[in-house]
Amino acid sequence: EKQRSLLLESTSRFPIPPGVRFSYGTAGFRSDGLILGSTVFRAGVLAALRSIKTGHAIGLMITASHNPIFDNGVKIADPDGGMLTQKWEPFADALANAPDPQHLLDLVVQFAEEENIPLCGTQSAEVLLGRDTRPTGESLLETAKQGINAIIGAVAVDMGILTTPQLHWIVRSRNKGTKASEFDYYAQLSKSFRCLIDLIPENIVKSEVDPKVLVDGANGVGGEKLEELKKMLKGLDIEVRNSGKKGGVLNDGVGADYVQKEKVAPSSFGSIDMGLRCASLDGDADRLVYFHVLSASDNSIDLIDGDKILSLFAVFIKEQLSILNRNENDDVFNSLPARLGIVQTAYANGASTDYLKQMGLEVVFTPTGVKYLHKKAAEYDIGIYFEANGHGTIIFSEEFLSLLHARSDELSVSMAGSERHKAAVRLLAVSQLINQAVGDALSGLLLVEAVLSYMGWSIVRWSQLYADLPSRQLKVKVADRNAVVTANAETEVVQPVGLQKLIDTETAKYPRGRCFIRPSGTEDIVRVYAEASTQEAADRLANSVMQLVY
Ligand code: NG1
Ligand code: ZN
Repeated sequence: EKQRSLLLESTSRFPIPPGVRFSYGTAGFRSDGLILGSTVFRAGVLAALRSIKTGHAIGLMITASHNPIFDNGVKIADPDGGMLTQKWEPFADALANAPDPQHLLDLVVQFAEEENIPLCGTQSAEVLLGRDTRPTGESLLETAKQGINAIIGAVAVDMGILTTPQLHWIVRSRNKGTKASEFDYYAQLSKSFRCLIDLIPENIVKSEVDPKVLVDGANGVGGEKLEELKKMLKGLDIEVRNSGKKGGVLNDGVGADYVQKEKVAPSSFGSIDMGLRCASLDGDADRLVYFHVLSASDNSIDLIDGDKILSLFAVFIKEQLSILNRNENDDVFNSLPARLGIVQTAYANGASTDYLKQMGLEVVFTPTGVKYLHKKAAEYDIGIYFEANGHGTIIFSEEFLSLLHARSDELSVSMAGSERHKAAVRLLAVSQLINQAVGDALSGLLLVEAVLSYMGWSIVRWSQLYADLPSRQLKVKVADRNAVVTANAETEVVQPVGLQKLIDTETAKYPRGRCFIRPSGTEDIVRVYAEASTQEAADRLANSVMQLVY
């Protein structure tokens, strides 16, 4: 009874804006930050219920990632640090759109019953809250707290300003019972980075590798946090630009999304940086791309996107596995077979997929959205996934990690200092450095830097792993984007019937042509992607398929 009146009373303080429908998409809820109050309050309620249900800490992040500064959003992190289970998404939608407090209460009571969530007031729940640097973040975080507090027994812990992956990492660590503060995050990253650097083979020609990396912080939280991390790093010279402190606007002409989509240098980068290794984070630091400036006149760049970061990681991991399993005719030879899986989406450049397959790697595809990629990657001993836009990570299965630990201990006794031992230690260091909860630009950056040093590769050498096929992405505004239904990891249109045939006919006209359309999960549009052997051909293919969509 007390719970009912508390929920009714608290909900009534955050009425929903008229005429807006909220939907929990691949990016959580997102919209103009000023109309998100009711949604964030309700996400707080949801997070508290999720914590009671799972018996673990849950994360709630206030961010709109790479979107403009006045947008905002809210996302829930599950106990393992991953995205909210898909099973709860319909409930999230229903909660966000309940027209009044009574409807909301009815929904909560009904759902709690179905899911066996006790609401008797004796249960406990913990929700960890984080936000990025947006102006509406602070008040939305307060609103989320009120939503959490509307469930009796739930405790809200304000972790302050964080990158999205930091919050996910903290939730994961807390639930695993390992050290879980923001400081612990920096400590673990810098320690494992150091370990990888210390194990660089002496015969590597280091002359080619510039110790300096220039980083575009998107005028967001990432730059600020990278400055913190930097204080604990040795052997790497990081220069952060667009840290947001010099008046630049979040995601405005800066950031990984801008750099990847526009293929130009972000503001405060230019011809003086030609030849230098540059990286760009997005507004909440869960995406990372690299680039180097090509031309003094037009800010054009050579973009090194998520596909190429993925390829670099895949080459490195594969090499370590093969060193680990190399039989040097020693007595203790025991191989540790590992299933290594590479996960991409249809947006992956065709040249990257060809390259990875040529390397003998197993490549699989899922629909767009981290939740699909992550889940697929988790089926392997080591799964590496990336979206072309720079979001991705490497995940290790618990079973494989414990075998690897055991193997490393064994080797440290019988073959300490051998290449096989070093390979085991390197793989363990990667598992500590890379954020296994979710894609993380800061940990990704350190791993890229460590691998480039290990390989002795300049950014140009890295870029030459393969040449991207020219591509074009277009957005089409349509009356109802959900009229387009796809199958086969979004590579095939099944509705409207007959459309795929027309796309195929168009695509067949172009050498190396590939084209697909899909409804966006975050914007009210249909996206068209086309690839072909020349830029002109890719543009023409995208345009003619766009005509078919109207
Ligand atoms: P949609 O709008 O569904 O295409 C975009 C990105 C995804 C993912 C989500 C979440 C592209 C083509 N799509 O999704 O990769 O990052 O946003 O932020 O980049
Ligand atoms: Zn982001």
